[in-house]
Amino acid sequence: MHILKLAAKGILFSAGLGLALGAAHAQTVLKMGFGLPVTAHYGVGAAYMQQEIEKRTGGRYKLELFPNFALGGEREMTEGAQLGTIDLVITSTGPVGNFVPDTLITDIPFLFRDYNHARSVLDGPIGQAILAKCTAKGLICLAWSENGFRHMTNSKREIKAPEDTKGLKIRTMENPVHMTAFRTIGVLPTPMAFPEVFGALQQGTVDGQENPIGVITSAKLFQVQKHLSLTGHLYSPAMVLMSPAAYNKMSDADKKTIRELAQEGANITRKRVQQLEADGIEELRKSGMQVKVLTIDEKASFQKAMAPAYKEFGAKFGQANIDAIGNYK
Ligand code: EAX
Repeated sequence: MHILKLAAKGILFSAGLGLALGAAHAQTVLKMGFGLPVTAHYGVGAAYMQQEIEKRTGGRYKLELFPNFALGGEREMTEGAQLGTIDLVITSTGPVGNFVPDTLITDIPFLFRDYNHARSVLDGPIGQAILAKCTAKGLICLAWSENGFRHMTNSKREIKAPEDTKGLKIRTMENPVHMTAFRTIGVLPTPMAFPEVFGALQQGTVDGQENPIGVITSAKLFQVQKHLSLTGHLYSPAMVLMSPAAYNKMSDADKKTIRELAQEGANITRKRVQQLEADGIEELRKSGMQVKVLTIDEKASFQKAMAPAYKEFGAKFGQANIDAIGNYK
C-alpha cells in the first residue's frame, strides 16, 4: 500500500513537475501581420524579430509572420491589434491616425527634411511622446519604423508642377491630413486600402497613387503606371504595434525585450527602405516607367501650393508643435 502511496506521490510529483515544465516551456505563438512581400522593407524587420525572439525570451515566444496583407489592409490590421485578433502589426501611419489622432502630425507633407531629420525626431522625445499616446487608445506602439519618402505615379501625364495634378484621381491612404493636402493642390483624392490599389489602377478607377520607391517596386505598380515623378512630397513613417491583450500577458522582462526587438527590426527596415530607393529608380526606368526627377524649385512649388492646407494644420496641431518638429536638429 505504502509503495502505491509513494508511486501516487511520485506520479503526482512528476505530473506536477511535467505541468510546471510544460508551463515553464509553454510557448506563445504571436501572429504578426504586415503589407508587401517578406523581402520588402517591413518584411526584413519582421524576419529579424522572428529570428531573435525565441532566443531572447528563452523560448517563451515565437513569431508567425503574415506578409502581403494576408491579415487585411493596414486599417483592418490595426483594428485587429486593438481587438486582440492580431498580436503584432507593422503598418505605415496612413490609417493609424484614425485610431490615434496624435500620430497625424507626422503625416504633414514636407514636414521632414530628410531621413536623418525624421528618424531623430521620431526616436527623440517628440516621437516617443506620441508613441505613449497609443495606450489610451487600446494599442501598444512599440517603435517607429519606416515606409519612406513618397513619390507620385500616374498613367496620364508627366507631373512636374502642382498644375499637372489638377483633376487627376489619385489614390491616397485613408488619412485626412494627406487628403487635405492633395485636395488643396487640385487633386481628387480617393482614399483606399492598399490591397485594392493595383486593381483600381488597372481598371482606371483612379489615375494614380503615391508611395515610396520600395512599395512601387515590390507591389509591381510599374505594370499599371506609366509616369513616376520624384516629388518626395512627404516622409511616410511606420509603426510596430502590439495588441494590449498579448502585451499585458508578458513579463516585464519580455515586454522590454519585445520593445528592443521592435526598435532593432525598425532599424533594419530603415536600411532596406534606402536600399530599395537607391536601386529602385533605375529598376523602374528599366521596367518602362518615365521617371521625372524634380528640381528643388519644382518640389518647392508643391509646398507653396499646399500653403492653405498648412494654415489648417497649424490650427489643428498647433503651429508651435509643427515648428518644434520642423526646427528639430
Ligand atoms: O505601408 O497604403 C500605402 O500606400 C502604404 O504606403 C503601404 O500600405 C505600405
